[in-house]
Amino acid sequence: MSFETVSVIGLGYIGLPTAAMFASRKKKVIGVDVNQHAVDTINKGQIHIVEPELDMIVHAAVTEGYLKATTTPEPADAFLVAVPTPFLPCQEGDIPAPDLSYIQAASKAISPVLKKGDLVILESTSPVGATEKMAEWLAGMRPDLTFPQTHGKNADINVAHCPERVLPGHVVRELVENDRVIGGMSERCSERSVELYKTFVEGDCVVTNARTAEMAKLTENSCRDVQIAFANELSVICDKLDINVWELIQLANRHPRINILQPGPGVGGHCIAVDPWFIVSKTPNDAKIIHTARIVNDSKPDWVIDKVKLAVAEFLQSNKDKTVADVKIACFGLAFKPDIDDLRESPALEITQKIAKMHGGDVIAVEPNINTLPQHINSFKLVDLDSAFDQAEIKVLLVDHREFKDKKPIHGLVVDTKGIW
Ligand code: SAJ
Repeated sequence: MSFETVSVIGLGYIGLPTAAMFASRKKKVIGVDVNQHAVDTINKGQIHIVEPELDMIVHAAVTEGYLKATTTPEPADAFLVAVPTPFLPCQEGDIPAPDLSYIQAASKAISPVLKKGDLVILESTSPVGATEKMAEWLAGMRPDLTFPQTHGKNADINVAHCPERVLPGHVVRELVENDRVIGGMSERCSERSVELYKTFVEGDCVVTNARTAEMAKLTENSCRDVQIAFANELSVICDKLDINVWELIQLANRHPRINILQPGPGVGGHCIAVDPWFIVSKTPNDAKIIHTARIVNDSKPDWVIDKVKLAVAEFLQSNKDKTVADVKIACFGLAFKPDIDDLRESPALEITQKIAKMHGGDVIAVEPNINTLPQHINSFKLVDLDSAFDQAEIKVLLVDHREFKDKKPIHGLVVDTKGIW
């Protein structure tokens, strides 16, 4: 049986591009989201997130009638769940546990419209066991249907985990070109999932089971986190030893088997700073390196703030007629990485907010990828690049956006967390 209609639950950074890709291959796509504003925007052929090329694809898909968005699920042949999997709030120093409530809510929402032969795929990055949990929730809500945990290949509903692996900023290309890990709860579930993804995926669809697929995704992001932690630790060591870490890394990377990543103000985003905890919380006594990497990367923003405090002290030392109130600090970049507008879990934003709270003078920020600050942020002002260069006594480079690479400050003290100035 082929897939005529595909439903994507959660129209965010992953769900919307995925829905658009199916629609661009002339599948009838029903996108579902609880956010009415997102639904309305998409139905106008526009997008509520920033991702290169996506606006054109969504516009074409909606105009040609292949994509529509709604807040209530409708029957479809396949359901792809792409909802957030954050972690639950916890005390500082505790190991955060994953919050599966969005997956549970999505399961509840689609359960009334499920029918025999449907395929349900969990795309959200999830702790090991989450796909089985989702299948259990669905089975509990639909006792009239059979599921793979009890009926294997003969189940009415097939269930799989196929984690997304695309890089923000390159989503449209990577969705098509990247290999895909397909973790079915039975061989039949995997076969059906491969058939679905082959609608637009040109990379290989590599089959495994659901638990291994879950762990594969967590492993990829934890591996990157550990590597960035190594670079961040080196930057702290080099600072103590008066060595330029950027030059050091360049030299070491000339070794044919060494490839050190770049240090920075910390690790942000909703993936690499979150997913390793899903491994640590399951196996706290064994995930030692993964846990330490999280601590190293999470402590980097405070290290940067200490550097800013030192710069303020240095300025006042050589300008005896000035007080703290006369020192203006400009932070360059608020997004969690270069050339995007995404402020979620951004160390640059965290650092700027903390500086604004602790500093007795003005704090301003430059973020070329946004026009206004989110409403809840009012402790500092957004200004343009030239004004920040002119006005600030201390310049803190937090994100290596292309606009900052092209232009360097000629006066004032600089704290450069990305080594571009
Ligand atoms: N960062 C550094 N130094 C580096 C590279 C990155 O400090 O050398 C920082 C960035 O500034 C940022 C954070 O790490 O704050 C994460 O950025 P990223 O570009 O490494 O990754 P994400 O979060 O945008 O996307 C990752 C990707 N995973 C891997 O590369 C293994 C992507 O493929 C995943 O699909 C995505 O997570 C996800 O959704 O899980």
